[in-house]
Amino acid sequence: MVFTDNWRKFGRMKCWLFTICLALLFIFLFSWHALRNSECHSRAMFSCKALSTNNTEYLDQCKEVKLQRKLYNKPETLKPPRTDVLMMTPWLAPIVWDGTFNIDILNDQFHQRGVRIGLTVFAIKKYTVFIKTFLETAEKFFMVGHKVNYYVFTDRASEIPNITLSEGRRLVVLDVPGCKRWQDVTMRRMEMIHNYSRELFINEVDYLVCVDVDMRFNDHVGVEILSDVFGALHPGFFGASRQEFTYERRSRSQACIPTDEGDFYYAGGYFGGIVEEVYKLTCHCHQAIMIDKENNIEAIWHDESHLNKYFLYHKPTRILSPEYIWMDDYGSPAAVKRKRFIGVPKDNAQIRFK
Ligand code: UD2
Repeated sequence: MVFTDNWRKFGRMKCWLFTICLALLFIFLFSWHALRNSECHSRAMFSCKALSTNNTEYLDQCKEVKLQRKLYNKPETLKPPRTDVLMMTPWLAPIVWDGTFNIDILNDQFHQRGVRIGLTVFAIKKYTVFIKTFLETAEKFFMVGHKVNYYVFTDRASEIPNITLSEGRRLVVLDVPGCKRWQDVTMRRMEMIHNYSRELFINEVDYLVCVDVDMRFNDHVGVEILSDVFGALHPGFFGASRQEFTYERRSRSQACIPTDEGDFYYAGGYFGGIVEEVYKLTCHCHQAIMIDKENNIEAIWHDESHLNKYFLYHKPTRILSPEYIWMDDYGSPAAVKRKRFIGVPKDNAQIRFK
């Protein structure tokens, strides 16, 4: 009796052991199959990619991937590159100072996009004397290695020198009428850039940089300046208070900014962005100038006053430090480590016309 009971128990145990072994074997086989499948899948993906291109193309791709490897110092979250200057506006637009960017990274990004840049400059009447130095120094320092079109607006095309340009760079002389007063020349730049943005620039370039002609490039000015819409801090006011800014204060003018408003004082001689944004900016400023004209008022600093008003309500997406527009009258403050674009001294009484 006892013997048969034990034998039955032993039989049940065997049964259980057999079931457990079967289950383990099943789990093992299932996992192995799943693992094999996933390996095959990734191998298949890899070989599909390799097979879809011919061998040389595939090798070229590999070489390209190798070329993209870049070695540079890691950005340090707790060690900002500059602590002596403001590097970011409250609306999160970067302010470009020396030491705050890595030009190799930026050049890679802009080369990948094959970006084309237009530099607009006006040389009306006697201001043609500045164009040679302007162009020659731009060839040395402005957007070196990128595609550049120089757009020179002039009423004296015969006085524009034919200088030798590097590969990928072009000089386009645009014949435009002169104006009765020098103030009209500086203000009418808005109207002309606006018109040519629609008719020409939009088909030829991605970004526009609009500057004064009585200037020379003195150091690197590259793609670090490019953004949707940008302006430059005027060298005379980057440490000044709102009250000291020479904004237009008369409420009758479209350019008026009250003393309790304003971020920075921007230079009239340096703005830019993608063509669409420059089109909007110049359209707005030109219309404001026209309304002032109808109301018999001219803003204190002409186009510069209107530009400042525009930037107050349409914030720039990047701001250039005064390194990008300097005048020697302002000395050599410690914050300005490089003077990239400098005013050429001029005798206003001699060069300007009434
Ligand atoms: C400041 C601004 C300028 C403009 C002006 C308004 C800077 C560096 N400059 O310069 O952009 O806002 O104030 O008053 O921020 N031009 C001619 N022919 C002329 C007169 C002017 O071609 O007869 C062109 C030329 O490109 C010149 C620009 O207009 O660079 C501005 O004129 P400016 O340089 O005489 O004005 P300025 O120095 O007062």
